[in-house]
Amino acid sequence: MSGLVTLGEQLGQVTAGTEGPLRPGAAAQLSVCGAEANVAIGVRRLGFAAAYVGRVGDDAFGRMALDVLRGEGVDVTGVRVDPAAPTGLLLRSRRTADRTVVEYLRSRSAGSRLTAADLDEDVIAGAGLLHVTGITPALSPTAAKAVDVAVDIARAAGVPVSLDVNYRAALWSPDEARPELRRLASRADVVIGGPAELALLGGDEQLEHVAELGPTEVVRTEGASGATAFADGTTEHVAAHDVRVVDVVGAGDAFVAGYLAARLDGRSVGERLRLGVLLGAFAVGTWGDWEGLPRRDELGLIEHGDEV
Ligand code: CKP
Ligand code: MG
Repeated sequence: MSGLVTLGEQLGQVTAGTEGPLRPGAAAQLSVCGAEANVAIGVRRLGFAAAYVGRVGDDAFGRMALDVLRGEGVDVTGVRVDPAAPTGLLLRSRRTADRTVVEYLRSRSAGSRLTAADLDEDVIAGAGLLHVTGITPALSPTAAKAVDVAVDIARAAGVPVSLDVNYRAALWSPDEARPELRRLASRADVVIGGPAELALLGGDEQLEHVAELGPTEVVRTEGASGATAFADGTTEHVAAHDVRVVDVVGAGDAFVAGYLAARLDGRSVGERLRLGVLLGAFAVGTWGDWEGLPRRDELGLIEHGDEV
């Protein structure tokens, strides 16, 4: 497999259909989500191979996660169904029209029981890229170890490693996260994060300071302002598309999917940034974490205003 391989946790997702708190009788939409699989789906929709490794419970959300990923053409050979723990859950409500509240029910979930023994060395060593995020090491000591071992295998095989910082305050404190994320960043080739996430690593949001840890490419996602990359001593910025924002959750993953797909394709840093912000525009303009990600033949819709 010359595409992307990633590991992490897939969660069931319950989203209240109307504004207000979650309350009895409220309409809700069911789906699945998870940063790493969101990236795998995004890359896959652009036509590249993607494999996902993780654990789900033997329950309705676990089956839904597998069905979605299979339907998207993501290789799920490395997903284990763990009969001893449930699939974790994410509850989302639009507390007010433009304020989303997210609640996790994921401690001791199947996904957090991921271990290094779940990894297939050949799949990682044969990939074009290993993608990890800062969520997985926060789940449990065994999941943190799995990320470490995956990175070791990739580095030993010369497979580039990308890290999306994805700091989650609900999972660990900045003081707990900082040393672990700095250590991961120092072993990654590409580090991507928002300004506050890069500051957690480098002391401030300067790309050069994060690059001092070791990665050759550091990318700052800047929301409505676009994204900036520092690679090979050069800084490049690309503006975001002007679109109406309906849902920002998953925008980071969409950017990462576009950026990494262009990287797998051997494109320049500027082209990686452009595909990243383009996928970010699709994500913020649609409801759901991955549902609105574009196929390759849809890219012109936002890029050039073409009708599909
Ligand atoms: O950084 P993003 O908004 O792109 O990430 C969203 C994902 O994995 C979402 O799908 C959720 O399940 C999560 O991040 C998480 O665990 O917070
Ligand atoms: Mg993110």
